[in-house]
Amino acid sequence: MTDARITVKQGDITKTEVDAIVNAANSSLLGGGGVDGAIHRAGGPAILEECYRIRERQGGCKTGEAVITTAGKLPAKYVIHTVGPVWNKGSEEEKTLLKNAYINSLKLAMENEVATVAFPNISTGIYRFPKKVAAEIAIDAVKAFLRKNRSIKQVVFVCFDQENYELYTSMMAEE
Ligand code: AR6
Repeated sequence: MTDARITVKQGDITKTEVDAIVNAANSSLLGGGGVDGAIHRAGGPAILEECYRIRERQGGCKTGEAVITTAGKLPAKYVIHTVGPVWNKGSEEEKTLLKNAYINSLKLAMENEVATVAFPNISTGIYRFPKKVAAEIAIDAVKAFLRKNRSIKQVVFVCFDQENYELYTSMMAEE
C-alpha cells in the first residue's frame, strides 16, 4: 500500500527543508566521509560540539541506535545521527540492524515532536550494503512505522546517487 506521507527526492540532504535530517554516522559520532562529512561541513561546528557532549554522557552511539543534536546552520532544526551496519555477509542481524536504524531514528523524531524527516540511504555508501536490499528494508520499516504512528507527517528519502533514486522511485510506484 502506498503512503502519501512518503516522498522520494534526488539531491543533497543538507539542503532539505524539513524539521530533522538523518545522518548516516558511525559509532564514534566524530564525523567521517560521505553524507556524515557533508552534514558536518554544511552545518558547522555546533553539531560536533553536541556530539562530543553525547559521547561524554553515553560513549557514542551503537549500531542501529540514534541520537539527536542541533542542525547548526542547516535549514533543518535537528540532525538525528544513526549508525547503520557494515555489510559483511548479509546476515539477518545486519538486516535487522539497518531496520533498527530507521525505526530508532523515527522514534527519536517523534519524541522531539518532529513532523517532517529526511533520510539518506543509510549504509549504502562506505558501509557497502547492496542498494536494493537496503531500499527494501528502509521502505518497509518506514511504512510500518507510519502505519502505527500518525504524528510524523512527512518522510522524505533523499537519494544522492542515480541508482538509489531509480530504485526508490520504482519501488514506491510498484506498491
Ligand atoms: N546527501 C544525501 N545523501 C548523500 C550525500 C548527501 N550530501 N552524500 C552521500 N550520500 P555514506 P554509510 C549518500 O557512505 O554507507 C561515513 O564516513 C551516498 O550516496 O555516507 O552509512 C560515516 O562516518 C549513499 O547512498 O554512509 C561512517 O563511517 C548514502 O549517502 C560511514 O561513512 C550513505 O553513504 C557510514 O557509511
